[in-house]
Amino acid sequence: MKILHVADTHLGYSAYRKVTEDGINQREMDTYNAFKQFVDYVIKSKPDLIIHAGDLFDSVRPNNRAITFAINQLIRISETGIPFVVIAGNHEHPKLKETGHIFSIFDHIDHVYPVYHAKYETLPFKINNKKITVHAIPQCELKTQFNEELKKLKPDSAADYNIFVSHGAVTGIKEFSMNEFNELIIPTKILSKDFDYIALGHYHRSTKLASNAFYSGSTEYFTFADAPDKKGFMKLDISNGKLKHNFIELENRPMIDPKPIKCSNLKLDEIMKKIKETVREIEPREKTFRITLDDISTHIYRGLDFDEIRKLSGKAIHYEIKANVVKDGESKPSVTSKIDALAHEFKQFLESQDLKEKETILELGIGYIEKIEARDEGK
Ligand SMILES: [Mn+2]
Repeated sequence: MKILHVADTHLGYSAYRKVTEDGINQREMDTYNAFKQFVDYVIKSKPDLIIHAGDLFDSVRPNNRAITFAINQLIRISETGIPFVVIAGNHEHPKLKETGHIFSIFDHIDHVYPVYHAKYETLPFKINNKKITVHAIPQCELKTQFNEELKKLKPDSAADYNIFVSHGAVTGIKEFSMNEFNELIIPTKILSKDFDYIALGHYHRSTKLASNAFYSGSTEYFTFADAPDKKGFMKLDISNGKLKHNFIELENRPMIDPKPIKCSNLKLDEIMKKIKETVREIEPREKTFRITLDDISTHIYRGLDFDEIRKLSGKAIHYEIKANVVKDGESKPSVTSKIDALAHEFKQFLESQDLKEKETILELGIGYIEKIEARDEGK
């Protein structure tokens, strides 16, 4: 039984100012290209089953280009006759039921099984004379609701193979949180041996959680936290109770985040020299990169030759300079991860408040904080 497990494709995502010749955001196109590579692989390798573990789209209301692209690619998959199960993730799940779910556009595509009704669903398939049951728990509005659905989860004893798919942060291991306000928590005890495979989505780094449980990771780079990762999807082969797993790497536009330049004992011209060396080593053409300056004082930072850096980086898709500034006269950095802390603090503050539309306020507030962060980083 050959299965492909993909997740967090975030179609419709866009970032930075760079546009293509047709005026479309370059990073949006890159995200489509990554998913298209996956579909090309499906057509070439002809697996028995495909599982998408959520966040197919980047948002609740993707733009028309993203919708058209997704439909065209899902039709390409549909034409192979291979079942494609896709569950809703937190990014595409509406906050209000009235909004309606974008996944309803897939309801009538043959061999495509969208799961987005905020409840546990089982999908039985007969493949190569074997019964394979996919147990899917998609994104829910409330954590309590999700926990209720998790309680119902039960392997099908009549099936030859049981696959569980869900989207959320596995508990106990802080690292698997994306720090998103509507993310759901999957308790470690769910990672049961009773399933032949557990396909998870949400955490963007491809990760093995147990011998039978994996995050496939995202198909693209979305933040500089992703920079050290490889991006792709999982290829599984299950036969006679044995699971073989392989990570299939995609060809993505490089995102480079070299080690910070320690500036504490350096003069302005020495720092500029190091920056120039680093940029040259990166070979910025068509790449996305970030230069981090640690322990730099505000007056030295203001003295940097930004025009020179811009000239050297001109062929990049995007670059940013992250300065962890030490205020003149202080020894401790004062700016490092200030924005993260602010979002976190805001979330905690709201949790303690007795408000009706907490989630909406949280979403708006975090949106503003992210905007300011992007503006500051773009300096
Ligand atoms: Mn997610």
